[in-house]
Amino acid sequence: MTELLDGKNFLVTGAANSRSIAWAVAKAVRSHGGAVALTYQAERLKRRVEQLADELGGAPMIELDVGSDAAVKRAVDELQERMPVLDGLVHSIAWAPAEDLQGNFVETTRDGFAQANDISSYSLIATAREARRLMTGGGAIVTMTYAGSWRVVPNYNVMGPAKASLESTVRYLAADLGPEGIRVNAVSAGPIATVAARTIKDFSGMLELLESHTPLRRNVTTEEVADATVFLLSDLSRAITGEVVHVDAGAHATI
Ligand code: 0WE
Repeated sequence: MTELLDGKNFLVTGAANSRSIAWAVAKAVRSHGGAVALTYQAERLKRRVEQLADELGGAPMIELDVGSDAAVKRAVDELQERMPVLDGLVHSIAWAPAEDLQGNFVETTRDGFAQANDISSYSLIATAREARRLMTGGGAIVTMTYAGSWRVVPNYNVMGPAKASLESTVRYLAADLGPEGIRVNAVSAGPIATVAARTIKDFSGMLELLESHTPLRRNVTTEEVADATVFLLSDLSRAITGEVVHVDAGAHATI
């Protein structure tokens, strides 16, 4: 498509299947000339990601369990052998126990809250800390967030505070890493029927409502989220850091 990312290396996390936002990002990065390495969470999930890596023409695959600092360090050590210099990191990982994504928020458990924050927010700090070692020429970090961080969305529950924590983490990391030429931003995507989202109560009802109420009178696709991510990974956004960009057909302004 363009040569925006020519000669640059990117680590893309969170591509679990062909509907993942991270998968659309990986394809878009490739189409703009960037080289991509993909991560998979564990051996049992490797096969699916292997198919995706093949589709990219044999992208390096790295095991990455963001729940462990030692595992994050090992993953970046392994990445260093294939990509000695890294220009960008895409963080597209979130998880909360299913039982905490429904019912009354006040019933959120201590453990569910801790897990959601650990995997969905702390994981950005852990991966940025290690990836930074390879970003010797500066770089860009982009994570995925959702408007449930700042407005109440029924059933989003414990993920709301976790995404608020993630967005604050973006600003603190931006302040910390800016002097090294590393920018840190988030894309706040409108809801998309990914495999993870499909299991969620009344998700299709939510998509239908948005279709008639967003300024653009539609929902968004993973490709549209990916294009905004490419922008944030590229030099076109060279003066943007600590920002949350809404890619939501305008929903944040009106709904
Ligand atoms: O951040 C998310 C969801 C991430 C997510 C999804 C799951 C499903 C399976 C985190 N943890 C889990 N745990 C599981 O067991 N989104 C932005 C998508 C989403 O999820 C919602 C939404 C939207 C939008 C949940 C309730 C209401 C709206």
